[in-house]
Amino acid sequence: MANVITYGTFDLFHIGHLRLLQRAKALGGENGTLTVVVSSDRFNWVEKHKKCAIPDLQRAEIVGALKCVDKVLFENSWEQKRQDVIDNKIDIFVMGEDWKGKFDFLKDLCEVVYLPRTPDISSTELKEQLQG
Ligand code: C2G
Repeated sequence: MANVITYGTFDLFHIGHLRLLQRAKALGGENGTLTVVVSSDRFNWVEKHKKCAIPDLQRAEIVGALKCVDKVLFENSWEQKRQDVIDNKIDIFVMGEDWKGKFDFLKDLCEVVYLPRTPDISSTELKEQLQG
């Protein structure tokens, strides 16, 4: 049993997001928990220069409704991860491999796992397709 955490925007929620969350939860094993930290609109715009199609409250509600998700928090800064891991007694920090190495600074607090991304889908590509 392990407490798992992961972070993301989860805009235009798609199968790549779902598979990441399901695999993250599975890492927690029997009776494990998954906390998902959803990037706020402000954080996305100011820090990632990404304008979301879906507002943060709705993105959080969608993620929170998933069977594999136990808790949803908001991501408002790059610096909050250490405190989130401590406050939520996290054993495993999970991100897609596009972030490989970026969060190794958490390895003194918890296990850090980078999972393969689901190929051929991203929120950015979906937006480009929708714009025609
Ligand atoms: N992901 C995936 N496969 C895809 C697309 C995304 O596995 N085809 C994963 C990403 O690697 C990430 C998670 O799904 O772990 C959420 O992806 P985004 O919503 O794009 O999140 P991002 O903008 O990368 O924000 O502080 C960390 C950031 O908040 C991560």
